[in-house]
Amino acid sequence: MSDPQPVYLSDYQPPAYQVTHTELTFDLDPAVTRVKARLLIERHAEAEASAPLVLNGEHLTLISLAIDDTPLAEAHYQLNDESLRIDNVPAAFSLESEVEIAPGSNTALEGLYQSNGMYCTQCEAEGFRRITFYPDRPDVMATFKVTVIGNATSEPVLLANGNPVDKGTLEGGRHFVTWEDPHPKPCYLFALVAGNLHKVEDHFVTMSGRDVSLQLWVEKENLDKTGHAMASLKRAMAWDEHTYGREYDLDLFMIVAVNDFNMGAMENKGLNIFNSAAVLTHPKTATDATFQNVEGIVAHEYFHNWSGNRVTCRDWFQLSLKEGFTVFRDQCFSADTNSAPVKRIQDVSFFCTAQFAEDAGPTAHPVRPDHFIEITNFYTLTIYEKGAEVVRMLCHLLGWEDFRRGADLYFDRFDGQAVTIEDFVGCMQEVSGADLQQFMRWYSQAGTPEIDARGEYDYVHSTYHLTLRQRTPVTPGQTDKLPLHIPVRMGLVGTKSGQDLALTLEGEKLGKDTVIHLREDEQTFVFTDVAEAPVPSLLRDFSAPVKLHFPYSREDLAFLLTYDSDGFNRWDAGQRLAMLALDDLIAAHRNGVEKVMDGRVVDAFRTLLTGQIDDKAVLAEMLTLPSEAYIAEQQPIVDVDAIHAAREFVRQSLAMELRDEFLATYQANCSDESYAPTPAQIAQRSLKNIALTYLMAVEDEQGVALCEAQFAADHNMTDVRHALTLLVHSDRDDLSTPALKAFGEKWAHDPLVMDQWFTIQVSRPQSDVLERVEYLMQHPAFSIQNPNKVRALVGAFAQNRVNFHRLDGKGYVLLADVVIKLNTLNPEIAARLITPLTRWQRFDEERQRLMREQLERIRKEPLSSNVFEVVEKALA
Ligand code: B3K
Ligand code: ZN
Repeated sequence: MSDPQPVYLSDYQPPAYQVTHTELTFDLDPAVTRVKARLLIERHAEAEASAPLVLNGEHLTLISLAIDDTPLAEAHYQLNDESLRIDNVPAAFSLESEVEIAPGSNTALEGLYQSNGMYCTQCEAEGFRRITFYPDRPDVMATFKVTVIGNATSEPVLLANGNPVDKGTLEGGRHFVTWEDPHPKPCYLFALVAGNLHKVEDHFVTMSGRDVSLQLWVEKENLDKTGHAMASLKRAMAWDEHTYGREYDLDLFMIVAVNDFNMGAMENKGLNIFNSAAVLTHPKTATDATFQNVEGIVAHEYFHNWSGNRVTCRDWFQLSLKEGFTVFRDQCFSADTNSAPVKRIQDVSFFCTAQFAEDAGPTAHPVRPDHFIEITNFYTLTIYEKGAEVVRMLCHLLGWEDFRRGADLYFDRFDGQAVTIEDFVGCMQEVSGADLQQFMRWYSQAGTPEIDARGEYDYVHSTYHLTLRQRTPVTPGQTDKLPLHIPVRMGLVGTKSGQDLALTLEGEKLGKDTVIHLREDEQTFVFTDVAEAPVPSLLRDFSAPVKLHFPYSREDLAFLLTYDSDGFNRWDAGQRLAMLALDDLIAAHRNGVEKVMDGRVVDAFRTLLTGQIDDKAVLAEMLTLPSEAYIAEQQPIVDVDAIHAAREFVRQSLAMELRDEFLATYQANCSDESYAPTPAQIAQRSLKNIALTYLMAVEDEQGVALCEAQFAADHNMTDVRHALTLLVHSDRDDLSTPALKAFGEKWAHDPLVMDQWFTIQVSRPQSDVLERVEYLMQHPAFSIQNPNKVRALVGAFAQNRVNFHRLDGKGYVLLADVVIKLNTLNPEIAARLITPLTRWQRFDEERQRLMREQLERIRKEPLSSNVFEVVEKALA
């Protein structure tokens, strides 16, 4: 068999045939589901009359085929594993087909499959071709009418997109429901759900006064876990009305929770399907982080109704058109609903860890890739998160008002169409008059730009010279990088006054906080009338997705930590200060020199703990040390053990030096208020729990007692999980074993809580973790076919840096074994799971050799195109 080949953006051709209307009938059965399709098809005005009709189709058994109800003999079409080709078709006709599929044995979770006996679908990006023969591409948009036939007892509920228009009973205990979706849509937004589901109902009155019924469908035992998702949905609907002026466009909006799902959720028109982990919450089973995550994902999928569904992508290279924009929209929604600075800190800290790593590795690609083998591999942090940063920059470049006018124009002009990133940016350019030509490079150039900044204060002339130099590192397939248009938000903080100074640049007064535009390789900005020597505060609020280097002294950073008017940069200064100390300690560890704690970090933390930061959630973030993964991103060669040792040393030193402050903080933030996921309560719990982390760092009796008491009090999952993690990650088996056992027994019936139980124990630093993973893979609550379980156990293990990167290479072998198994069961998940192995260049020679060895072992298998693409890139 030949290797899978890439498709190229430059080869895009409009479809020769459009489907204007699609009628489907599903006769459900796990082993043999019959799918009848009737497609109304028209040849494109500009297509040749001789153009063949080519439909995608995979894993389908063709039963019959007809054109305008006249059966087609085998000689009139050509069929292979991937497509169906019919020559000499009329300019307009109907195509009738009948196929059989087997949802019960579909472990890839793409197309129609079963989860816990329930039927559900996942069609984005190219799953619809596993359901019926169809032009499976987003620029073919049709109205749909769908009839679902199922068993009245096992599938009492039969759902599809749009509005129900008919239902009835049939012979043999069967029944049917017919659904109509009046909005033309690409087939990737098609959805069907059938099973024994129960609903929670609410409603929402739109800004034009329409009453929309909202339904959340779950298995019976989860009915009490739906309240937060429903409330989040209503908040999101209201937010999109007053922020973007967009209202919902059907009479019914449904969300369904399923246990087996490759991603978080899917925005199918009117029928969003969610991974149960991304929708179900209860104070006793879900943490604050999950509550916030659910709110964000519910909003994200809802926002897609406009940014993605009403206006969709012309082809999959444009994926970030809908994903980057929609992530930006959900980030703003969460910022408006919760603590805006904390939302930004959390997003950026994740971005600088995970997206920077992707951009620096062998799978780096631009926000708009120009080729791919398997589109499923491109649902990445670059497409989603960097894409969102690019939209955020656009918004800041234009200002909110012009950005909003650009969004209005985009939604109105392209409603019901499948468009490109140029169409989106074009609207922004048209309404604002801004020249966005250079800005477009953000979409085509991969890699994280780095800015080397230097500043000099001239006392004699009261000027400040700020020089910025940009470079974007070489990435696979892209050696020549052009300068980008980088907006740098900044201020100059006076060292005497501690205040932002008034900024004058080339005679123009710019206020105290401004954006300067870096467009050349190197530019010097000369600020005049600078009354006192300043410390520059650069890239405020992370105004561009770049790495900024400035030779800050520790004194500068301690100063910014206290005086910067930008909350985000205060946090960033703290992280930079901690990083300088960590760098020293990593070097000391490597050289076998005694480690000494930097007193300036201790002082900075003491100031934080005893100072006046009002936002407790921000304070909790500032007291959190950079993660091992984040530290690793800053090192040229990752020294796993030195990073772990250095970070532990800082944690313990702070814990010892500031024990009384942490204790006071803990005690001041305990509360027995009944649980609510409100910003105020979440902030208080985060602060209390970070204090407990430090108290437990040295495992003194009082810290241990507080931790055990918090676990036993069983107040809410946030507190219980935090305490359990600290107990399980301690060196004392007498703390870890009983707590794990009690928790595991108590929650054995709840798969989402058991996922947390898996993750907590395989994230511990102790050296028994690999054996635990092997043992837990045999646990009755584990299943390799369930993506949540694989992520909770194997995925979490691969994030455990000291244990995954064991020098005997067994961590890598374990991961490769699971990848090989999943390669045939679920290629999408298999390909994602390889990621940590693809980062081999970042490690020492011995680890490089061991990691490559496993990649090569995987490469020898007969591979799915998903795994093939990732492994090829990693070994290139
Ligand atoms: N659009 C979906 C992605 C699902 C693709 C899975 N292969 C989720 C989202 O971004 O909203
Ligand atoms: Zn999305």
